[in-house]
Amino acid sequence: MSKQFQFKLVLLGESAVGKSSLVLRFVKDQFDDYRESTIGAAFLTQTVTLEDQTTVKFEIWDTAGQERYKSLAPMYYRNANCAVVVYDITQSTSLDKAKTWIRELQRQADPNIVIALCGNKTDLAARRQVSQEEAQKYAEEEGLMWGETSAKTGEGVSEIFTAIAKKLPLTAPAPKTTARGAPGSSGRGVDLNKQPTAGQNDACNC
Ligand SMILES: Nc1nc2c(ncn2[C@@H]2O[C@H](COP(=O)(O)OP(=O)(O)OP(=O)(O)O)[C@@H](O)[C@H]2O)c(=O)[nH]1
Ligand SMILES: [Mg+2]
Repeated sequence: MSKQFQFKLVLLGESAVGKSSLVLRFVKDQFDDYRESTIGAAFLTQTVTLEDQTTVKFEIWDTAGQERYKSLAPMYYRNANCAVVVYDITQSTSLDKAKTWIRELQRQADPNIVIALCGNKTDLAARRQVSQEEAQKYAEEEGLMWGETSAKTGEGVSEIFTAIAKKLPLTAPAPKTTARGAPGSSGRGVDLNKQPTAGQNDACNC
């Protein structure tokens, strides 16, 4: 039987950079020109299958970028296995905001968190303010994954999530698991095939 894992993923970034649009493209392969700004956070799941038939189920927390929701973010990133920090390539201030989120993750999130910096809206390249070189150099210096996407055309979207899936520790022993989907539950990926051994239901491999 092929291996199945599940990981918590959080999206962070300034309002209107396209976090919800990226998730909508990834989960439903749709795009909306007039999306409402997210209130609080939204939860969705999507599974990717790697070449070796390993499946990785992402439990996705799409956070609200508006400043008034900022204090909620730690609840979503605290136990996340991976984070996609999004900026809009047509707004250089959104990269500054992304850097602020990355510093906060580096200080406060799980030290093993996999972070991807994502420059969205490549279909608007004519209005580009953030060069690929600048963003890529910053990502390299900070040891982050980096990619560009267009939620509108779909360019790069599945690629970035697949790249994250490949970077996650798919060989790690299955840790204990708690309520799925709730923020603040199990902090690491779960091997869904692994059955608890009789009498060892509380065993923790952490
Ligand atoms: N042209 C273009 N527009 C996009 C793209 N992604 C998102 N948008 C548009 O940008 C606007 C904001 O997108 P959202 O996905 O709501 O942004 P968000 O980051 O979730 O915003 P908050 O929920 O407020 O944090 C919407 O009008 C989208 O249609 C893209 O790749 N290209
Ligand atoms: Mg949103």
